Parts: sequence; C-alpha cells; structure tokens
Amino acid sequence: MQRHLTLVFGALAGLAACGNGTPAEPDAANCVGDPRGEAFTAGMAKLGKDNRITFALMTAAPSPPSRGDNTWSVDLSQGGAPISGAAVTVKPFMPDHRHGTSIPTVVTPDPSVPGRYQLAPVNLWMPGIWEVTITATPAGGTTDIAVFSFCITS
Ligand SMILES: [Cu+2]
Repeated sequence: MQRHLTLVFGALAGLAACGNGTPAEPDAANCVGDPRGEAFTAGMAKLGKDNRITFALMTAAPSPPSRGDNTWSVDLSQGGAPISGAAVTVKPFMPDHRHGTSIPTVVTPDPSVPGRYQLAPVNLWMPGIWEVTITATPAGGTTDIAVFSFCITS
C-alpha cells in the first residue's frame, strides 16, 4: 500500500513540473547523462525512419544546442545526392513534459549549398530533453523523418 501511494505522488509531482509556474524538481531538469541526449558534432547525420533521406546537422549556433533560440543548418541527401527544393518542417518537443514551443521554426533553403536548409529559430525554451523532429518531403518525392535529441541545460 505504501509503495502504491509513493507511485501516485510521484506521478502528481511529474504533472506539476510543467506549465503552472511551479519550478520543476531539480532532478527533472537535469538530463546530463540521460542516454536520450545525443552528443552534438558538426555534420552528425542519420538516415530517416523510412531509410530514404539522410539528415545531416551541419552547424548549430550556439554549439552545442542550448536553451533559447537556436539556428541550425541541415543537409538533406538521398543516395549521396543533395535534395534541393524539399518541403521541410521542424517540430521541437519535450517528451517528458509532453509540450513543444509556440514559436515556429522558419526553414530557409541556403542558395549557396545544394540540399542545405537553415532552421531558425529552433526554440528550446526549457531545460531538459528535447526531441527535434525534422520532416522532409522532396519535390515529387516521399516524406521521411529524423529526430535529433539533445539535453538542454540551464
Ligand atoms: Cu518542459
């Protein structure tokens, strides 16, 4: 019985951590060492969920990604060929708090590098684990999706 009550209170504390002005529990915001957080390296690349498009995070300002507004550049390619003219959307999300940001990310093709897009702002307004989902649909092609996950501190 006592164990059950502990679980209930733990769940309530989790709900209170976000959205009502109550400060988060110290441990809730401290994601350092959380295996979900990826180490940022310029050029870090991953294949989309459907194995179609490669998403490479070429630059991040600030680096590594941090709290507030971030500017990223992403290269899209398929079979080594850059994908220009894709429709790209970006959705930051905090999985532990089940919320994102109200500030939309504007995606702008970089005319100087084929297949490169600037994403700004990527608004990561709160400490904790953020998952940034990038969805890309080449002109006349098929959508693919990649998620970059970072621990945002302070
Ligand atoms: Cu949050």
